[in-house]
Amino acid sequence: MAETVFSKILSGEIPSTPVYSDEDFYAFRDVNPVAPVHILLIPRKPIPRITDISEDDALLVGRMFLVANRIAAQEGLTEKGFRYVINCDEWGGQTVFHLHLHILGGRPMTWPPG
Ligand code: DGP
Repeated sequence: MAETVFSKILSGEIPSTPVYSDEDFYAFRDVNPVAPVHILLIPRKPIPRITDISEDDALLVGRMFLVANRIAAQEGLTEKGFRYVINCDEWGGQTVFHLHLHILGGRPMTWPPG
C-alpha cells in the first residue's frame, strides 16, 4: 500500500491534533479547515477510496459512522446539524488516497456543494 499523508499521521511521522482514537480509527483536525469544526475521521486500515471497500469492510464502515456520530455529539454539532463528506477520486475532489470522512460543522452549510 502506498504511503500517504494520513499513513504518516497514523505513524506519528506527521504531527496532528487528535480528536478521537481507538484500535480501528483515528480522528484529527483538518490542517485547512473550511468550517469552524472540520475533523477528519480515518480507519487505520489503509483503504484508498470509498469505492475500494469490500464486504469484509462493511462492519468497519458502519462503525466509522457510529464513531463519527460520537465525535459530532462531543463537538456540539448535533443540536443545529452538521455535514459528513467523503470525496472520491479526481472529480469528487479527493486529494489524499486514504479513506476519510470529513466532519464539518459550526456554521450553516450551503447546497449544492462547489
Ligand atoms: P480530500 O480533499 O477529501 O482528499 O481531503 C483531504 C484533507 O486532508 C484536506 O481537507 C486537507 C487535509 N490534510 C492534508 N494534509 C494534511 C496534514 O498534513 N494534516 C492535516 N491535519 N490535514 C491534512
